[in-house]
Amino acid sequence: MKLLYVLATCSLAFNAVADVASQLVVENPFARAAIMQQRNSAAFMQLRNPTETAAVVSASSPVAGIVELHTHINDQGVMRMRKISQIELPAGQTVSLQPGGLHVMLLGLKRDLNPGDEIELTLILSDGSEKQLLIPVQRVMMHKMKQMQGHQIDGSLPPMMKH
Ligand SMILES: [Cu+2]
Repeated sequence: MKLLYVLATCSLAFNAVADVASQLVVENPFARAAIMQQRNSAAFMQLRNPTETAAVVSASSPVAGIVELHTHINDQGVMRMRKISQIELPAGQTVSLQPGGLHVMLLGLKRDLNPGDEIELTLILSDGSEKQLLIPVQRVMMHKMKQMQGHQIDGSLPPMMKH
């Protein structure tokens, strides 16, 4: 009887450790500043998964009507956003969500996202666990986005930007 109890406790402890959300490390999260009339914004971050391979399968936020997982694809030289069903989190790797690449799309903004604000974002993971985040709103430099997209289109480094 005592042994059974120990086994049950171990299994509970193991489940807690295996929980993807509690193991997932979120670095440098931010949401792009936008006014409500622009309707859309996006959230970016680095996701480091020290456990077994998992995925972000959906997300939600009180500031947006719909939250989708997106990537950019090169469609005959034009970068286009595509909705994807999940963002893979390979074991032991860091996945970067960044302008011009993978991102969490915030559609139908319910309010302005001003620089300095913080927004709630919940990531739902493939094991059913949820990662609750409070992420800062930042202005995304447009020339920086263009540099990244330029880099992705032809694989070369962008020309130096002059100010
Ligand atoms: Cu998008």
